Amino acid sequence: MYTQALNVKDEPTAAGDPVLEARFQAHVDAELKIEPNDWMPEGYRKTLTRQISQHAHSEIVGMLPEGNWITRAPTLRRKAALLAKVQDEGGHGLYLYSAAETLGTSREQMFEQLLSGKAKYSSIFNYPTLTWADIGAIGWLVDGAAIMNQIPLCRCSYGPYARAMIRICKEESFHQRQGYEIMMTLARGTPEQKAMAQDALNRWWWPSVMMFGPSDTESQHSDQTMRWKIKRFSNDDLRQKFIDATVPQGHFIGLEFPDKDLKFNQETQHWDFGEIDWTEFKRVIAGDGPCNKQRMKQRRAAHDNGRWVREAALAYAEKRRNREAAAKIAAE
Ligand code: FAQ
Repeated sequence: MYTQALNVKDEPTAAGDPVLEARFQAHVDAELKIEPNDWMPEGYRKTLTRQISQHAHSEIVGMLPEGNWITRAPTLRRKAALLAKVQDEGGHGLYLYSAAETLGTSREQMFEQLLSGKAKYSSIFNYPTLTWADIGAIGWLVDGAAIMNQIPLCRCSYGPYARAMIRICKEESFHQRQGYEIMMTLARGTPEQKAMAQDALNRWWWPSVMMFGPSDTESQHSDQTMRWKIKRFSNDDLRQKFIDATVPQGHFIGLEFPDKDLKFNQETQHWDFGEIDWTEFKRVIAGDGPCNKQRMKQRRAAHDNGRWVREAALAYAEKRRNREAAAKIAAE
């Protein structure tokens, strides 16, 4: 399906080779996919490894705030749906680590970068889930923001990432709907339930708006990643699309957004919104958000507690390999 025309593995892949770089860019401009064996500029490989691994880390750290509510979901149906959702996030992490590995960094290296605090994960997962309504707000807002950002990634120039995103986006849309349905149920419930939904929206709105990253003027990577067709839209464009899509959904269920400057602009046909607190954003990504320490502690503990499973799986694989090799020799 995708061309291997740039598969020049045996040629030197010197960084900055203008001929190879021009061929690479022409390939990208023609909307053809880049595959793992194709020549690519080192910067492209590095940027993709950074973005895909951060994305994978976000998926698995993102399991923690929701996992917090599995034992306390209000009904069996809600519990089953939440379990399935959290499991989906783990699956997304696995597809994404696999996609990143095709660029030459091992999963162990990526884990090490996460656990040592060197690699980032999405700021949003450093906020606490205080009530059941937060599970609705995460599905509606966080998955909603994730989809807005990730649908264009299905057309990313790097084949393995683009293909992984297709399945991820299908699952994320389901997550978004289950979250919105939780919010709708609460918003139409008792006054206490409606207040709980409103409180969750108040706390999750701005962090969700921040998920799209710094403003276009501050974004370090956007220009280059857009030229390489990794990103298709700027951070601010995606943020605006998210706000435009989400505000009417909130109003439909009778909730108010915690932004006094939120106003539909008849001229631009977009929702104008207030000032984003970039100081808070920077503080959270620098490690000082409400739950950064707790998330990393839980993630490290999960990694340590899972060591015996990894060791057992490796020992079993080796035993099987040896058994198969012995059977092959016996058959000869
Ligand atoms: N949090 O130059 P830019 C999900 C960093 S998955 C933390 O604009 P770029 C599913 C950025 O890395 C959510 N750091 O960067 C789910 C860079 O730092 P670096 C994750 C952030 O890469 C739902 C620096 O700031 N989604 O939610 C953030 O062009 C529910 C400069 O920024 C993805 O990862 C942030 N919010 O654009 C799971 C999607 N924003 O690396 C469980 C793929 C920026 O130089 C439950 N990623 N930074 O040290 C992307 O589209 C991009 O990487 C952006 C950032 C848009 C996140």
